[in-house]
Amino acid sequence: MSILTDISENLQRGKAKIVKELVQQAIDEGIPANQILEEGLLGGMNVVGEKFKANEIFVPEVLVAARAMNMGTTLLKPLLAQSGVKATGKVCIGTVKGDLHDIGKNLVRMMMEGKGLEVVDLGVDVSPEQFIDAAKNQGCQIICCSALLTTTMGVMSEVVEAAKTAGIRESVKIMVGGAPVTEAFCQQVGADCYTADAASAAEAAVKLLA
Ligand code: B1M
Repeated sequence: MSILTDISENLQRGKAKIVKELVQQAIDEGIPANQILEEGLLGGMNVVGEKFKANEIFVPEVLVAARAMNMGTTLLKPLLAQSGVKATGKVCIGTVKGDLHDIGKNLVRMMMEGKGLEVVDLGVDVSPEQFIDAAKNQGCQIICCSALLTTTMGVMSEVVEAAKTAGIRESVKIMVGGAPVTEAFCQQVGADCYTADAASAAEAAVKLLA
């Protein structure tokens, strides 16, 4: 069994300590960090998602898998974040109100930090008002919204409207992403930028700030 399959299977079983050890071993063997992330960790998390959907596993199992995923990504962080480009700029990021999924949001934060951006992490369950407060009071040039639920992605539209009401829409860019979000949805709610994955989000943020 390849080490990446091993990482995927142990993540599915929620074996956080073993996942951490295997990720370190994979790094030591010279496997590129993005391959460990995509084929090992995210590969495992996709299987977890499918089983969750099919009611073969439930919230507690998904939570332990998520914990294992976070242990693995913590080790990958310095490697994923390595980048020659140093940008300057400040963004705030959060998972929208009603939504507690934070693994994708954390990856986006990590990639943006790797591009030299200062990132204010507002956490999960973030209201439109909290996004606007951060942009206004902490001088963030970009608001980044993540959503994983079809029931919460609509909050992104409220963020855009709240920025207009607060009179900051012209001075702040709004980026959206997360599994159910699409380019069409981004345009529909009047946000500035949609990207499908964390690495593209970081690249897009740098371009928006240029
Ligand atoms: Co949840 N969950 N969950 N869950 N969960 C999903 C999302 C689901 C698709 C599972 C399924 O049914 N197959 C489903 C949503 C269905 C829908 O809305 N259509 C679902 C559900 C229903 C629920 C609950 C309602 C279940 C319940 O309680 N009955 C509940 C909701 C709780 C809440 O939020 N209020 C719930 C709870 C949970 C846990 C707490 C158990 C746990 C979250 C733990 C945590 O995050 N700390 C959890 C998990 C782990 C999942 C799955 C299995 C994995 C999500 C994940 O982390 N993926 C998920 C199924 C799946 O996605 N396969 C599922 C890995 C992550 C890296 O991907 O976040 O998509 P993702 O990020 C990607 C891109 O989307 C992008 O970058 C990343 C990759 O590079 N991206 C951005 C993300 N944000 C971005 C922002 C950007 C740009 C790109 O710009 C700003």
